[in-house]
Formats: sequence, C-alpha cells, structure tokens
Amino acid sequence: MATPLEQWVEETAQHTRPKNIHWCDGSEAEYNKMIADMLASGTMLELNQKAYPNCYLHRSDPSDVARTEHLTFVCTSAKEDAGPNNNWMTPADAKEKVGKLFAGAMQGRTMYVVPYIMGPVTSPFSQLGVEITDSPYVAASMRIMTRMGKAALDRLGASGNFVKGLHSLGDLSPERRFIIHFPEERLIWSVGSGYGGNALLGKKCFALRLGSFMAREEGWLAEHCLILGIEEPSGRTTYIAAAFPSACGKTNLAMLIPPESQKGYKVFTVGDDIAWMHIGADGRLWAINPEAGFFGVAPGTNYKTNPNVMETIKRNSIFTNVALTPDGLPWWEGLDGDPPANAIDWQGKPWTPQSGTKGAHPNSRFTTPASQCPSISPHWEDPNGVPISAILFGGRRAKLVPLVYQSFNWQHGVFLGATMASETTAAATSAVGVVRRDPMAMLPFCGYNMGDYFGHWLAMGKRIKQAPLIFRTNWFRQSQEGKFLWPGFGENLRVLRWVIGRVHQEAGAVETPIGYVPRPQDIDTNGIAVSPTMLQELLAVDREGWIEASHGQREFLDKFGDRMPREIWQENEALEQRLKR
Ligand code: OXD
Ligand code: MN
Repeated sequence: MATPLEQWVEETAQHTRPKNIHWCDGSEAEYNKMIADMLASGTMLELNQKAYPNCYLHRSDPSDVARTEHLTFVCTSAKEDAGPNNNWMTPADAKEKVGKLFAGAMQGRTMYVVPYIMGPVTSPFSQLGVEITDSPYVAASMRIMTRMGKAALDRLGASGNFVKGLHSLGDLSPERRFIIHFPEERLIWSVGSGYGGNALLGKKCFALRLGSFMAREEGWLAEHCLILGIEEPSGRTTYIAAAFPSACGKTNLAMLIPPESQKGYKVFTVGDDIAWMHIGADGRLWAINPEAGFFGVAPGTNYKTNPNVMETIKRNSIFTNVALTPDGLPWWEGLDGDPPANAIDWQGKPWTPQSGTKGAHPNSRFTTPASQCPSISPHWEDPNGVPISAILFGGRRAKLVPLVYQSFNWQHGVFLGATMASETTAAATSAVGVVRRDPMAMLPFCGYNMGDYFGHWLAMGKRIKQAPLIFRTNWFRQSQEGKFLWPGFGENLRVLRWVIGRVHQEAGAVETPIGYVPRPQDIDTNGIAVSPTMLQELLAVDREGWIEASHGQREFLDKFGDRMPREIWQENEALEQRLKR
C-alpha cells in the first residue's frame, strides 16, 4: 500500500504534470548534480572557486526579490480565526483559485520531493515537512536551511504526520503569485515566486505561520527570535531569545563578537531567525533552532558588523541577487573596502559606482550552513535545546523607545511585545522606513488571530516555572540631529550584560512608568563615544510621547475586538495611569 506521502506525491504529479520526479536523499552527490544542472541552465553562476569554494550566485526575477505580504493568506475555516493580521479566503475558494495555477504548472520541469526535518534530527521538539517543488534552487537551498533527505524520510517512515508544502515557480508573474496556508490541514501552497521567504516553505510558512498555529494547539511557542548564549568571565552561560523584525540585525546580534574592551565574554550562536520554545521537564522554557542554515541579508554585512558570518559564507553558500565583480567575487553595498570600479549588478547588467543604482538588491541574501559559523554554540543541536532566561523584543525606532528596559512581570512583558512597532525594511515589498506595529516581530508570520496569540502567550506564562524576564530594546534611537546615539553591533554586548545582570539579580534599575530602565551607572560606557548626555537621552522616558503612543496602541488593540485579551487592555490602561501620575 502506498504511504500517505507516496499518495500525495502521486496526486500532485497528476495535477502538475512534471517531466520527471526526483526524490531527494540529501547527499552531496545529489547537491552537486543539482548545482551542475543549474550551471548548465544558467540558473546559477559559479563564483570564484578559489576564494569562495562551492559558492554560487543566483539572480531571481526582478519582480521577485522579497516576501509579498499582500499575496500571503491564512485560510482557516472561520475568518476570525485568521484575524485582522492575516489576509484570508475560505479554504475552498483558495483551493479553487490557486489550484488552477498548479494545473500543468510543472510541465517540462523536474518535480523535486524534498523531505526535511525542522529541528535537530533526534529532538522530540522537531517536526517533519515535505516540500514538493519544481525549483532546483529551492531544493538546493532547502539542503542548506534544513536537515533534508534520508534522515527525514527515515524519521517519517510510513507516517502521515508531516507538513505538506507544494511549491511551483509557475510563470513568476506577480498577478499569479500566492502564498497560501491551510493551518487546519497542515498544508502550504506557494506559486509564482522563487524568493526564499515565499518559496523555502520550511522557514516562514512552516516554522512560523503553521508553527505558531500548532504551538497554540500543543502548548509551546514558535517565534521570530534569534537564540544566543553569553558566557561571562566566571564561566556562567545565560541564554537569550530576541525577536526583531526582518532586517533589523538578528543575524548580527546572534553572532556578536565581544569588543576588545569586553574581555572574557563569549557569545555563542544557537539560531539567527526562529526559535521553537517548549516547557521542559524542569518547568523552564527551552529553545531549539528549527533551521540548519542562515538566510541572511547581505547589504551592510562586513568584517565590522559581523565577522563571524563573513567567515561562514566563504564556502558552500548560495548568494542571491548580489553583484558580481570581474574576479568572480560576490559584492554588495557596505562590504569591506572600496566598491569595485565595475561589476555586474543584481539584474545582470553592467554597473559602476557612478551608475546611481544599487549593485546588489537591498534584500539580497546569502544562504549558508549554520555548522560553519565560528560562533556556533556547542549546544545548538542539543535535542532538548537551551534554557531561555530572557526574551528581548526589539524594534527599529528613531525616537521614543529607550535603549533597553525591563517589563514589570510576564504579563507586562507580553504587553510590551504586543505593542511593539518598528520602521519597515526591504525584507518585504512595501514602503521602507515607515513605523508600523509589528507585535513580537510576528505581524507577517503569526498564523492565526493575534488576539488569540497574545492570549496564548499569557497562558504560557502561567505554566512556565521561572519564566524568562522580558525586555524591550532599541539600538536605533537617534539624537535631535538625526545621529545614532548608540554604536550598536559588538557594543550591544554592554546592553546584554545589563540584561543578564537583571536575570541574576545583580544589576540595578529605576522604576519608571514604562518599566525598569537602567540608571546611567548600570550601563558600562567605558571606552565608547557615548557621552553622559547621550546616555541620558538613550535612557530617557518621554512622558508626553508615551501618552501619545498609548493612544495609538489603543487603536491597534481595538482592531482585534473581543479576541484581544482583557489583560492587554488592562496593561495599556495601567500604563496611561502611571504616565499621568
Ligand atoms: C527573513 C525575514 O528572511 O524575516 O528572515 O524576512
Ligand atoms: Mn526573519
């Protein structure tokens, strides 16, 4: 008898009509063959193999370079279950409308069956997925980003317990592009895009949108969080999860190298984008990174902002939409050294620094194995994960939000996450630099009604023993003159030191209407160009500004009607009271 997977592959082939079917085993030989085929078809270009062994460049369609949130749907049976935070159609309408786009879509193409595990191979918290795709770029990228191939098939056996993801490039037209989630059926359909966040279905679609939906049913958390460990000179290691919106520096923070002045500290990377967090046998919150690779933003990445990732991407990596130098090297804006005198830009056109355009797309990316990262934690594949002591919610805000502050308790912390806002970036196709609400950095990724999501967070807090402390951070606050007040990057360790000081009840703070804010003496500014006035500005609580913000927050909370937990409303009211006092 055919297994559920075999049946689904058969049905899908009937409908999409591929030229042939390839079941991925995840071997190196298979990967090399896929790359060779793509080199032959022009889908991949070889980079300089001396400087970048086993590294390749892919150029996507110019209309297909970022996540397309307006074409992304969550199709629950009831509209209210998807919530105002998601686009919605009935599952039947979606199947009718999008099913047509898959009909015969794989004609003349190979259909790859890509079995994969999200999470360490033997972890009880890992989950299985299978992506059917007609894109060899997607199949090859999935081998970097997940545990793909035989290990997944072995773990699956004859079980039907896996997330199904069907992907076709279709004709790449934005008019016929849809990223559709059927969380009740553990099913994803994506058509018309080859872009990572739309097409590598293990990542945003499974690990976050379906993941968050499953996590609520099963009592855990699937979050848009990096995971890092900080080892202090004493040898004590404390783990932190941090949620920042796309392209706000999660990868850089996860791989932070302590500056000269912070001798004796070490930072270990567990993950750079997604955390699955479960309550462990000891009642604490434990996190695994469901991914096996990093899909990072290239522009701005260099030996100053992230030396660890610069070392990671030197081999076995796929670059997408970066520029290409005459020596066959990848290049992007913000890379170390001078720009090349001439290059080929991300669209394959001749480019010079005088062209007046970007050489690399602002959302150009690298896809690279996590195991190659010099700062990877020795515990990154521990089946039970790592214990989380603090959770940070961080946005990109020029004004108002202090460098760091701590919530009064778990419920207040959930409120801080729920009311987070951030300036938008190039990771999605919409205006860049506009302040939008992005609760817990999950607005584009929460696979159900966000009111219920906050309720789930509140319920989790009641079940966790020794709940992590919750903080809000903002590396991006600017002076009146529009200059960044905080140096950021490696110096962010100084802020993390305050955070772990709070965890271990060793650091001081002052109670303010918005939460516990460090006093100037609680943040080490030795050896950095942050004057006492700047530090004061970074830690200032602007009452008028916060009163205005609390009104904006009310408007946002109101959108969720009676799905918004009463506790979140109470927190906003309590904040207003404290501010007026
Ligand atoms: C990502 C994103 O690719 O958040 O991680 O857009
Ligand atoms: Mn992300």
